Order: sequence, then C-alpha cells, then structure tokens
Amino acid sequence: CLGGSCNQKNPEALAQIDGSKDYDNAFDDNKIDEIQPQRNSPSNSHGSGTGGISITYRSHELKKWRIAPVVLPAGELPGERGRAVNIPPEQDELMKEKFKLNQFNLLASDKISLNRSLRDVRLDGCKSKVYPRLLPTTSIVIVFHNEAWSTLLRTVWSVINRSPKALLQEIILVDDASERDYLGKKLEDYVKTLPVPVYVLRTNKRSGLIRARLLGAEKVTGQVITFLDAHCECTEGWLEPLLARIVQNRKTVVCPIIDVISDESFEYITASDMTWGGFNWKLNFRWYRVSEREMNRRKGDRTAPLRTPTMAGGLFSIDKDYFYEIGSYDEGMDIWGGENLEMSFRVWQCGGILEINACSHVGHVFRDKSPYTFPGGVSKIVLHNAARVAEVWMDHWKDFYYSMVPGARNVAVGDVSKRKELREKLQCKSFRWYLENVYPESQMPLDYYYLGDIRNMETKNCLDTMGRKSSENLGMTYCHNMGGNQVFAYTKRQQIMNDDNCLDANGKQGPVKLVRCHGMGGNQAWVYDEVDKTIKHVNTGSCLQKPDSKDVNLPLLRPCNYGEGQQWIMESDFKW
Ligand code: LR7
Ligand code: MN
Repeated sequence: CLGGSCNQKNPEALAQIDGSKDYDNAFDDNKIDEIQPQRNSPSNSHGSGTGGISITYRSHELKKWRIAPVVLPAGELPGERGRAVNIPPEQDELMKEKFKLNQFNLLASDKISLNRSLRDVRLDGCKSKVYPRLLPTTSIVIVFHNEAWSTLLRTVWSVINRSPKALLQEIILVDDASERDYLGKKLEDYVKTLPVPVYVLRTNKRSGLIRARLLGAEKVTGQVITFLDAHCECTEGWLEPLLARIVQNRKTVVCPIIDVISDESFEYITASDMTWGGFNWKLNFRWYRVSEREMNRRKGDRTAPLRTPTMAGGLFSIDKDYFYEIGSYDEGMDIWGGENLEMSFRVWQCGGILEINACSHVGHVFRDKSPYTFPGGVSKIVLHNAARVAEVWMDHWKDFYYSMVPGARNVAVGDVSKRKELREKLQCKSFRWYLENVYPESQMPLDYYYLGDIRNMETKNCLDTMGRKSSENLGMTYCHNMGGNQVFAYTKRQQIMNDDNCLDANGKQGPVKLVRCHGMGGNQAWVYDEVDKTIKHVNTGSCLQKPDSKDVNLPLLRPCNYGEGQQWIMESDFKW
C-alpha cells in the first residue's frame, strides 16, 4: 500500500491449508514474505468436505491469481461457508471498475450475503475449551472511511451472529468523514433495525483511524473494548477466548488470529497459528514464524495463548480502564500507521502482555493498496507516525529507523513530550529490556559498533543489498546516502547486517551472500580492523574486496593484500 509499508497478508499460514509440498520454499527462514499460495486441491484442512471448489492460485505472479470457476453445491448462495465468489467473464469490466472503489473486489463482496456462513476454523482443542461462565461485556468499535456497504455490514452481522448476546454490549461505528451517501442517513436507519444496539458516530472532519478510535472508545459502556477494521468477519467462538484472557489478567491485550479474506474472491482462508508479529528496521509491522522459545514456553500446545512481540493493530480486545491507564493512543498520529507498533511497545514496556489467542479467528480483507487519500501525503504521514514511535519508545534504537529511512529526519515529529511523560509516569522499561526479554529474535542487534554505509576506499562505492532476498549475492554500487539497502550494522556478535540479513560466505573465495542472520558466528562472523580498514571473514581469513571491473556490482572475498581495494570506511560514530 504505502510505499512498501503495506501490511502483508498472513500467508505463511496459507501453507497449511492443504499441507501441500509447494510451500516448502515458502519461508525465507523465519521471514514470511509476500508468498502466494499455490493450491489446486478442492478441499482444505478444515474439511469443508462438500467439494466442488476448484481454485488455482499461481505463485510469482503477484495479484494475478487465476481463479477457476467455483462450482457451488446446488442451491448454495455465493460465498457461503467462506467460499470464493465467481465473477462471470461478461462482468469482468464491471468488476475492474468496482475494484478501484475500495481496492478489493467489491462486485464479489456485493454478491455475498451480509449474513454469510463461515466454516468453524478452530482447532479441535479449541472447540472443547471451557471458558469462565462470567465474562466481561464488550463494546465493538469499528472505524471507517469510505468503507463499502457490504463489507462494513458483513462485519457488523458477523459480530452479531457469532457473539454470545450477553457479552455484546453494543457496536460503535465511527465514520471518519466518509464521502459516500449510503454511509449517511441510510446507514443510521439501517442500524436501527439491527437486533443489538449499534451507534454511528461521526468525526465530521477527517481525523485518521487513531483519533477516530479514540472518539469511539470514549462512548464505550462495556467493560472491554474490542476494535475491528471495517472489513472483517468473525468466526464461530471468536469472542470468548479474547475476553477470557482479560479476565485472567486485565493487563492482557488480546488479538485473534487474523485470517485472510481474499481481496479478489472473498474466499475465507485460514492463517497460520505459527505466526506472530514483528517489525523491521523501517518500522513496518511484519509477520514472522513464532520462535522456538515461545513454542517451548507454550509446551508445544498450539491452542495456548501466544505471546507476540507486536500486533497488526486492527483487531484486539483490551480492558476499557486499562486502555486509558496505559495511555490509549498517541493523538499526535494521523490517518494510518504506527499506532500498532506504538501500542505493542507500550504494552510490553509498561507492564502489560500482548497475546494472540489462537482459538479466536477473525478474517480481514487484506489489500495491496490503500483506497483512500492521505491528506498531506502518504509518506509524510507514515514517516511522521513512525518517527513518533521511534522517538518515544525505542531509545537509541531509533537510529535504525532514521538510518534506514533518512527522509524521516526531515519530517516534523511534532510534540512528543506528553508521550514521554507518560512513559516516565508509568515507569516503563527500556527498549533494551523489550529486546532482551520480549523479542530476542528481532533483527535489532542489542549491541553494535557501527550503523551506516560501508564505503570502499578505492572505488568510493558502497555495499548494497540491492533489495535482494536471503541467500542472494551482496551487491555494490555508488553511495546514495539514502539509507535503505546501503545501511549496515556491525554488531558485537561480529555480524554485518542489513535488517534481517547478514553478510555470509562459506569458502575462501566467497561469494559473499546475504543470508538471514543466525547469530551463531560461523560463516557470518567478520572483523573490521579500524587501523588497516580491512573487513576480514573470520572463518576463512579472507578479506572483503571491491568488485572486479568485469563484474562491477559483485564484491569479492580474496586473500588479504591490504590494498585500497580491500579497505573500507565505516568510521563515523564508531562505538568501540
Ligand atoms: O483515515 C482513515 N480513517 C479510518 O477510519 C484511514 C483508515 N480508517 C479506517 C479504515 O476504514 C479501516 O477500517 O481504519 C481501518 C484500517 O485501515 P485499513 O483497513 O485501510 O488499513 P490496514 O488493514 O492496512 O490497517 C492495518 O494497519 C493500520 C495501521 O495504522 C491499523 O492498525 C489497522 O487497524 C490495521 N489492520 C489490521 O490490523 C488488520 C490486519 C492487517 C494486517 C497485518
Ligand atoms: Mn484493514
């Protein structure tokens, strides 16, 4: 969506749908990239059983999945049981037109009942769990800007249909200055006909999702606030597991597993229960595979609550009083972005717990692009919000963000003094504590000597990842001073890393590759000599050398000769 900061689907998971071998390469180590599912089989692991679906997703062709016609069992309406919707070829044009309105297949969504049925996607171990008889009530807060009618109301109906009535206090819809007629009086009239109290609040002036949520939260009369995006579908038994965790410890902030509602076909696709939230140096939220450490803490029980370093941001339950105690949201954040990491860091650093309850599943329509405007400019807003997170919560690790995204230094962060006071008042722990205790698997090194570009003395060019993925060759090009692919940290563990990849070589002559950091030295250990300026590969004793003239972009590993071609500059703010 937003200059590469778009939220990923949680697709690791898609892998487990049919356990197909096609997914063996779906992981780039722990990192879950934009993997496209490949699936040819009619059924899925949750046993819809009735068959009749035939869907082929093709990988490597982003967003060009070929969707074969869906054959519905006789009498079944489109999309029921979470099935994909089939658009006949003659409606192709119309479909494309409508897609632009919300950046998802609106025509498909409009063909599906607002009450559509979904499979019960829970693990068996979840279905048999018994929850406390007395659970708190919750108010559902849904903010939206120009949301489509069918997705918004399907969200509302899925809450109504699949939440125990006694637990559902009310649904609060917050319209963030939408410009579509049907979201006016028509919506107000419609919600009056619903069997539970549903209120429509209006921000009147475009406020962004953070301030819109704050407006909604103020009106909450339930004991727990549950936030949802405006294009979600709750499945059977989604609510109790969230509320039950809060009963056990009111400082727990609980997310469901966020399943994927296809933006192309509106198929409901189960996400993995082996995925948690992390973040990269650009401060984008990212899904990663759950660490061994956390799996062990849960004693391998896939139905046990999962402690997650960060949350996606849109779907979670929180005790209402606790929401305010820990500082609700940062009102200085605009439109979209940043608040998810902000709340994640804040909850952990200030004594709370952030969890994914694997027994709760809610679907969300993930899309590739944002459909709405960002008044003032996308990057300005997103950088502003992220910089506020970095400034308030990340201590000196904010340098990773600013080195990676130097443009953020030129964006005004605004006044963060109130948020810093909050951090003081709540006596929140340091970011080091967070990295050591909550997220030791993160790609933020705990201790490092240097952060910046690495320049060759002879050619004056810089090492560059060229945006390549794990296990591809390291590159080199002219120094651009724009951070990103040319930012490296030289760490106390002797790694030279960019985000989650480390320089790695496994022979005297290289090649030097980028490989997901494993933190165990070996092929990833390098020593920079401040005096002779060499970068020596510990295992082989060879030196990093500028590329040959015939292969200008490929740095080499060669016997050390201490010439300029093997000398590297990384000395500004070097911290020994
Ligand atoms: O100006 C705005 N006003 C709004 O009311 C902009 C947005 N919104 C509403 C919008 O209509 C939607 O209901 O805010 C909600 C979120 O916006 P989306 O759906 O366009 O964005 P998203 O799904 O990429 O949002 C994810 O990241 C956001 C960062 O600010 C929020 O945290 C969203 O809640 C979050 N969504 C999820 O966590 C669902 C799973 C996505 C992932 C990963
Ligand atoms: Mn969303």
